[in-house]
Amino acid sequence: MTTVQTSPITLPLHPLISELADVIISHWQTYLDLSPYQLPDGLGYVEGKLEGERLFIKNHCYQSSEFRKMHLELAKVGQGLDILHCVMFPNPNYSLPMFGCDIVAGKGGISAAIVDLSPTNPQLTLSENYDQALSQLEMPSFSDQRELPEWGDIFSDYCLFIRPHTSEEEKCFLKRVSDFLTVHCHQANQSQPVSLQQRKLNLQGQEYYCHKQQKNDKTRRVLEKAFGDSWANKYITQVLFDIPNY
Ligand code: BLA
Repeated sequence: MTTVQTSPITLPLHPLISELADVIISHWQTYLDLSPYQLPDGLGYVEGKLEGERLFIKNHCYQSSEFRKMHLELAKVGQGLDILHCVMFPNPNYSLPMFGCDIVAGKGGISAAIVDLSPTNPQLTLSENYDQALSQLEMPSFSDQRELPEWGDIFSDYCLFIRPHTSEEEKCFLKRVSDFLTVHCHQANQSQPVSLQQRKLNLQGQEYYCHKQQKNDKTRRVLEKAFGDSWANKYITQVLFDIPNY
């Protein structure tokens, strides 16, 4: 197995993944005051190789006053698997949900497209502001809704988890993610810092979310296969779903 950190190349990815990456970055640039976020050990661009399959990972990572870390990851495993992964971790001084999005595109098309604004409070409910804004969005219908895995109690009632079958459904998914991001950025810009006690609860909520996401064996298996068990564990716990200790 080899891992190298070199300058990023543009990865040729599934078109929905490239379009969604543009939508995410442009929302961040339009609505938030971004500064770079340094990932540990130069993990911005990573290349791995095992059993002849090459895996490329390109990370984009920022922070702002309301978000401690905004992470967009684009990955390509061999010729058969393209992945988009995105999480916005709120600054715990603000009571905000976690934005999360994942797209997995295989040889037979996209098998999983998921987006959510996940609660971070002990009751696992969204605030009234979010609930109101999200309930007013247009909700397209999708022909193939997927069932959440057993660790998926972290997701809100607004979570969308589908297997898109047409370009129309792909477009509707893109629109839904874009709407979620617009709501989220507006809410974040209007939010006020909270008490120390509430901050502690916000951190606990993020910790719970990360612990649950770390239980996704499908993500772990892909990374273990390309990079080995210990690298995969480090990547999952320090880059994908790190638990802030501050
Ligand atoms: C599923 N995630 C998957 C699958 C793979 C990955 C291969 C299986 C596809 C399928 O069931 O059709 C792989 N995802 C990855 C890898 C990375 C990644 C390798 O992000 C990163 C390098 N996952 C997230 C986030 C969410 C998420 C932020 O990272 C949600 C907000 C959800 N992914 C998620 C869920 C499944 C999934 C719910 C289905 C799991 C299952 O059905 O068991």
